[in-house]
Amino acid sequence: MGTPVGRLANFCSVASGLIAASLVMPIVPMAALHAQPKAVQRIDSKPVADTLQNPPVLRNISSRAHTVEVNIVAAPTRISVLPGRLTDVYAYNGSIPGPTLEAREGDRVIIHFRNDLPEATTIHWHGVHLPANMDGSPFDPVPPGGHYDYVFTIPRGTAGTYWYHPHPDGRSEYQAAMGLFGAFIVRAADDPIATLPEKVIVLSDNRFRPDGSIEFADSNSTQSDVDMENGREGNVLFVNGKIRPSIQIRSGEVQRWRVINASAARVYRLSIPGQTLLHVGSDDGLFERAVETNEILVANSERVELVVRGTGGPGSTATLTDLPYDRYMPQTRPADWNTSHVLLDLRYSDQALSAPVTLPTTFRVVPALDTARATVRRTVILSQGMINGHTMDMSRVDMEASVGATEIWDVENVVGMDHPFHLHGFQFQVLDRNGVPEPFRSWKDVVNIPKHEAVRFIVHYADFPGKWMFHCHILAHEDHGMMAVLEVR
Ligand SMILES: [Cu+2]
Repeated sequence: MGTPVGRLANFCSVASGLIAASLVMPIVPMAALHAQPKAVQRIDSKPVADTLQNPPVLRNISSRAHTVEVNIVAAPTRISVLPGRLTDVYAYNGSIPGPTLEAREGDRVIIHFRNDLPEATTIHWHGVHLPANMDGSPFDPVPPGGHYDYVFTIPRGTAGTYWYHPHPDGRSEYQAAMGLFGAFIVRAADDPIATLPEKVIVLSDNRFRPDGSIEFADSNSTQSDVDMENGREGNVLFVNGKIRPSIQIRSGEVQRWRVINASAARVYRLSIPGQTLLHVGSDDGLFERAVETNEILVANSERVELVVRGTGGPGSTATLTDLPYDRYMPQTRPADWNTSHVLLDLRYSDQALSAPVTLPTTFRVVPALDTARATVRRTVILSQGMINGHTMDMSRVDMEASVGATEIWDVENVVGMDHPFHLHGFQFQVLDRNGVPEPFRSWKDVVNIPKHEAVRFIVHYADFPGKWMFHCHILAHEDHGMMAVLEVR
């Protein structure tokens, strides 16, 4: 773990070098930047017979009403990640993804966490509104061999698709790459589409050495510079820890897919070619109404809820495909960025569904935060590796706010690559992107800010004073200090 100064120097030398390179001349030959490191083995994503399984659900050990009590252990283990090989990983309760935490609105959630890793870690309950000392932020590390009880109550009206992952100082990318991430689903008693068959789809990517071990770039290598700039991407794409599994569907069937981008840096542009998608929810729950679309962008740490209608014929096959998306600076754009990837196959059974499925026209009410009540307007400038010109300093408070306040944040990305922006603890509503009003209202906790664009959102600090992180969710950027502290008093 570097000191803040070390991190600053390290990141800035790469970032400024690459930014300067775009203005003057490449510091690294383009061919070298585009070369795949030798250790990385290309693995074709051939269709396999595996049918997609939802990750196992954590066992509730409490017999009390409205209480979910679970045990989670983070530990090194050796499991099969690639077919026919064993890989040394970190895992929550021995599986990748970790088991899904399921709770209902209003539940008291108690997580007994034990850290059996050889290094400090935390668990961040990404997107959940909870007390600051339960957020698993870098302020509350759990040492090796230590334990921590995370205890919080799920607020009403916040049913949605969340996830959990490590958030220790400077080590999030490494620990996530080693296998630490899992889904966290909050259900509502009045969920209008609860009867639909549900698929939890956790997207991740990784890369490996020929012996099956997880590959990390050697420090001072060109790949290390590229990983610092782009964030670490892998050439093997996983859905719930499997390579190109399949989902069975019947013609006329309607399924609910909860998609989580657990990748450290990869952005997915999802499409089922030949079919349209119904986008029904984002990070923190359902919209008021469905939005029909051909494709949807899911930046890292974002979630989407989709309703997939089986419009294909019996016996046919469709694919969930990741279309090309250019989030990169030209200097470090991967040579193969412009290719599509099949994430999973959608296989139609031979029989069609007999009765048609009707969806509600309204899913839930999403009350608007009132811009007239905003008393503070903030500007947050994202440059390469920095927020408002600084890198992270745990001893510094970058912004102060009051409990009960409503604020409008204007987050501006002034550089030539995308940065997905995450605020801890408080869900927000996007008002506009580059001045264009958001076409529908939703609760979010992360929003992608494309290169040279700006997003405004409104947020209300209902309760929970304390220090809250806000940061870029490209984990390499976060680890190297593209993070700051909001103190709510
Ligand atoms: Cu970033």
